[in-house]
Amino acid sequence: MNQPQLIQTRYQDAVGTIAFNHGTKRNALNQAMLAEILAALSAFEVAGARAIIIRTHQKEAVWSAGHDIQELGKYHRDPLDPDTLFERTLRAIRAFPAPVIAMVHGSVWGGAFDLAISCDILIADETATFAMTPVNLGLPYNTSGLLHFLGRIPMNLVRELFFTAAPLSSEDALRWGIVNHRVSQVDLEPFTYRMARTIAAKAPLAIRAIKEQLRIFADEFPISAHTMHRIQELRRQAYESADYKEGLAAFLEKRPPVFQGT
Ligand code: YXS
Repeated sequence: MNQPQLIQTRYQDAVGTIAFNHGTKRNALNQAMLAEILAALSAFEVAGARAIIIRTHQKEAVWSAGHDIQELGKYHRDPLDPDTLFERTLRAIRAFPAPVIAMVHGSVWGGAFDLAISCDILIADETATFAMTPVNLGLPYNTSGLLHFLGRIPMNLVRELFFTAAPLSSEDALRWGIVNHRVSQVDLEPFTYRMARTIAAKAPLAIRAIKEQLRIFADEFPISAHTMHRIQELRRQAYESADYKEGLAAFLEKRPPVFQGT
């Protein structure tokens, strides 16, 4: 594996660590970083890792600012097309044959929130906040992503997260069941690695079988072709709208967007 630039990796006691290391861009998930994460997951699978921790390299105010907005829609008409590196990374985390733990210090935005809840376990400290932001851009989140949230929290809370795009405090994230544990900043790293080592000492084939069954129950939601077509049409109308173009432009011009509903 080429020496990664935008993440740091470490492998010790059968625990693999993937640490975001692109603070200047607030660890925004661009193509290069996503490719490095995917390569690290493949290498850890070959090495037989029994637990993975996804974290930031330094303690930064922002865990990850989510999808790199400047790359949205650059490679696919649908910004959340299943073939995007972003969606492939989420699937790789959810299908990894050992538990993946998100260790969160700082704020989590948009697609990074989906990545964090795509991990099997989420441990946060008191600085953590979580915001689901597609409506700030006019981006119609996708079905698989909504299922990730519905697999975690009740429908009314998913609606509030997506309709308000408001950051959730770590207290509320604990109360809503989004995080497994809320610990102090000083405890975050030792607590997380202690859990990872506990998992790494258990029977890996049993864990692999249990994790894959839970993934299937969460992700394999029966839906008719007609319903899928109707969803795609609603999403196409949004990601081809003037509003979506306005949302992207407003972010890049560092101003609030003005949405016209067209
Ligand atoms: O101006 P420079 O070159 O220094 O770059 C700035 C920002 O443009 C850049 N940056 C990003 N670039 C691309 N994509 C991003 N998501 C992104 N976020 C930040 O990083 C440099 C420093 O940013 P700055 O000055 O704003 O830092 P700050 O500390 O004042 O504020 C940190 C944030 C995270 C509060 C702020 O950067 C922010 O609000 N970022 C956008 C968060 C967001 O809306 N993320 C959602 C992305 S879209 C996504 O994930 C999904 C597809 S969805 O839309 O469905 O949620």
